[in-house]
Amino acid sequence: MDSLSAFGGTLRDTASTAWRETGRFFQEERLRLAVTGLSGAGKTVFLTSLVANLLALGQGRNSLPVLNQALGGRLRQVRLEPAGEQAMPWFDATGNLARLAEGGTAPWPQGTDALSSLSLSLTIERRGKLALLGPRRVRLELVDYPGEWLLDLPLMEKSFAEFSREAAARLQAAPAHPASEAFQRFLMALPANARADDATARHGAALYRAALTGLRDERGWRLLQPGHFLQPGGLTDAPLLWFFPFPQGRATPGSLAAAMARRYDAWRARMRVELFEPFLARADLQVVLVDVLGAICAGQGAFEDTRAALHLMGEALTTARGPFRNGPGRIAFVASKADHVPAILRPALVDLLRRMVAAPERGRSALHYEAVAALRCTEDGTRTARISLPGDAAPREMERPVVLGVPLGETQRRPFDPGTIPSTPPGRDDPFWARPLFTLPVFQPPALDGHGRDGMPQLGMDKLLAWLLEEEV
Ligand SMILES: Nc1nc2c(ncn2[C@@H]2O[C@H](COP(=O)(O)OP(=O)(O)O)[C@@H](O)[C@H]2O)c(=O)[nH]1
Ligand SMILES: [Mg+2]
Repeated sequence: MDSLSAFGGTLRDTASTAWRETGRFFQEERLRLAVTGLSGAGKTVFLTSLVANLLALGQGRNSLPVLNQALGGRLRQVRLEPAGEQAMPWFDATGNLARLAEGGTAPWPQGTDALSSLSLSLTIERRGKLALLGPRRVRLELVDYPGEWLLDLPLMEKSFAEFSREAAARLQAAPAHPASEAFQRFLMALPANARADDATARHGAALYRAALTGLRDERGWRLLQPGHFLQPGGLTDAPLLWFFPFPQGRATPGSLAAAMARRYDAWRARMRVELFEPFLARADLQVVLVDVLGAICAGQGAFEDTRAALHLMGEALTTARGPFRNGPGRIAFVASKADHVPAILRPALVDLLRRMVAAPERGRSALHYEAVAALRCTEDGTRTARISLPGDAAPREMERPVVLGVPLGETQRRPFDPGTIPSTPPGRDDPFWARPLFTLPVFQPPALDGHGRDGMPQLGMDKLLAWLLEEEV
C-alpha cells in the first residue's frame, strides 16, 4: 500500500482517530503550515498555487487529484478567511493569482523580503460513523518567511567575535566580487582599536550588505550571514543592523568593536523574541523550497555553498534545540520549479535534494522529499540530438528528453534540456562540472482557466499536500 494507507484506517487507527476527533469536536482546530526557502526558491508562487488549488478543490474541481483521492472527496468547502485585525503583512494570494492569470509582460509575483500570512478555512466531512458529529472546520494558517532567516539560527549561539571570524573567513573563501573587495579593503584599513562611531558602523554595514548581495546575485553564493541583512523585512536602515564582521576588533570600553558587539547581541535578542519563537517555531507543518536546479546550473562552487546552506537550514529545523524544540512535526524539502526537468529525470532531482540536505536520521520530525512545480509551465517532449560516441564513424542521432515551454517575452514554444541530473552531489573534481554554467530560463505561465478560479496546473503539489495533511484531515 502507498503512503496514503493511513486513510484506510485499521482498528487501532480508528480508536485513536476517535480520540482525536472527539478532541477536535470541542476545540477550535488550527493548523499552521510554514513555507520557507532562500530568495527566488519559489515561495510566493508555491503559496499562491496552494491557495488557488485548494479553493478550486473546494469548488468541486479536481485541481489536486492525489489529495482529493486521499481525502475521499470529504472536502466540503474552502474559504479564504477575512483578514480581520491581523498585524502581520497579508499574503496577497488573490492579487498574485490575478497577475499570473492576466499573463502580460511581467506575470510573476514581485519579490518580498518579509514575513506574510493568510488563512483558509476548510470544512471537512469526518470519516465513517464519526460523520454523525458533523463536519470539522479547520483553520489552515499559511506563513511565508525568508529562508535566509533560518541561516541566522546558528548565530543565536555565537558571540560577535565568533561571528566576525567565521564571516570574514567565508568572504575570503568566496569568489572575487567588486563589492566584496570593497568591504575587505575597508576592513583592512580599520584599526583594531577604532573608536565607537555610528557613521563608520553604518558605512561598514552598508558595504558588508552590498558584498553579500553581490555574492548572492552575481555569484550564486547562499551561505551568507546574517541572512537578515539580505532579507531585512523592513529594517534595512535600522541602527540595530549597523554592524559588520570585525575580526581584528578589540572590544575595549568605548571601542567600535564593543559597540557593534552590543548591537549584534540586541539584534539576536530581537530575532529570537520577534521571529523565531512566535512564528518560525510554531509551525505544525514546514515546507522548505529549494531551487536545486538553479544551484546545479550555477557551477561547483555555488552548488557546494547552496548545499552547505541547505544542510544548515535542515539542521536548524530538525534538531530539537533552540526555538525549534517543539517545532514542526512534519517537514518537507521540496525541489521547486520541477517543470524545468523532464519526468524521467525528476526522481534523480529528489535524490539529489535528499543528499544535499543530509538531515540527521533520528529526529523529532517526519521528513519527506518531493519535486514540485507549483505552476507547471512546460510539457514533456523530446529533442533529436547528434551525439558522437567513442568508436562511431559519424555522429548518431538520439532522442533526448526535454521540456517544452515558452520563454518569457517570446511567443513560440522551445525545447529546454537541463542536461544530466546527478542523483548524488558531484564531487569537486567530477567531470560533471565541466559543463558550461547557465541560468534557468524563465517561462511564460500557461493560460489559466477561469482566471485561476479553476486552479493552477501543478506537478507534485497534490502528492506533497497529501503527505503533509495525512494525519490531520
Ligand atoms: N517554471 C516555473 N517557474 C517557477 C515556479 N515557481 C517559481 N518559478 C519562478 O521562480 C521565480 C521566483 O519565484 P518566487 O515564488 O517569487 O520566489 P520566492 O522569492 O521564494 O518567493 C518566479 O518569478 C518564477 O519565474 C514553477 O513552479 N515553475
Ligand atoms: Mg516571495
